[in-house]
Amino acid sequence: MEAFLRSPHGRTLRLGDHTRLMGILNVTSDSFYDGGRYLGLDRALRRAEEMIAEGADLIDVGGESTRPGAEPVPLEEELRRVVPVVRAIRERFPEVFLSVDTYKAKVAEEALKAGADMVNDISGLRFDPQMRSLVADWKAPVVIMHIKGTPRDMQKNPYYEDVVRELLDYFRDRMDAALGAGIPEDQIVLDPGIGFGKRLEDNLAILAGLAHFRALGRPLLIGHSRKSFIAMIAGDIPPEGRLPGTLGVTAYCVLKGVEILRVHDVAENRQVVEVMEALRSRIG
Ligand code: HH2
Repeated sequence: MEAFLRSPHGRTLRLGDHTRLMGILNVTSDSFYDGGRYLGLDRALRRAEEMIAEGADLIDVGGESTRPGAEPVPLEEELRRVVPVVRAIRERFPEVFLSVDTYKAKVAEEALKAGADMVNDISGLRFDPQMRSLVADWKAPVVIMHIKGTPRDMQKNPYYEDVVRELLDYFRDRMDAALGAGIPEDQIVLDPGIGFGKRLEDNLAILAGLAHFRALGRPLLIGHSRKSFIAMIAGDIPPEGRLPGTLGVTAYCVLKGVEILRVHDVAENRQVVEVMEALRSRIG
């Protein structure tokens, strides 16, 4: 579906014409794949530059790992990691659409002040009661993700009767809450949260059922990159070996018309997106 996300700083991200790639920039010590690699301003900036050169349409800066079992990062530490990186990327690359991956309103606020265009909240505006009004006040685009539980406990026996139906109910509820707080509907992106309190069968049901989420009328974001469901299918492969499985899911998502894919490996995913879009335009 066609949509335009409008940043408070005047940038626009057009969705629906092409599958957009959101390059992951984790300024953390413990992310499941790139933990420790981009902690520090110089390394983060170089990585952003690399991903932009490889064709990233937007960059997602995060200062707290939300992998299963991860410990929360104190507010001051998250601010210290994220805000200078956002400011530096903004100064160096005035064109790039920048999102901040946080569920903390204060981090989102300081990142927006430093030049971020969008808020990516894995809690769907639930973990921090201030987040809704902050996003509304800034008139910022927002990713509303689904998570069952918290990163610390989400993989302890998650269970759904019907995962797609539960997620549809959840998204309707979160959209009501967002609209009630004054967030315009056309600034909302929905993300089923692959791996966030989901069994393998749930992740597969979500991907197989992507068309059902179209009823919500908003663009979709999928974050599948190098996640453990790939190893559950293809053998006990560490994150370093999960690029082929990632690219397979990318190809599928492009055919399904997913608007944004959140990925670690921009160049490789870019190639898959381009080839699959060329094919898609011929299969109609
Ligand atoms: N996944 C992760 C983090 N943020 N945001 C959205 N919207 N969707 C996702 O699927 C998503 C996300 C986890 O991946 P990663 O950032 O690579 O790892 P970590 O949480 O360990 O930093």
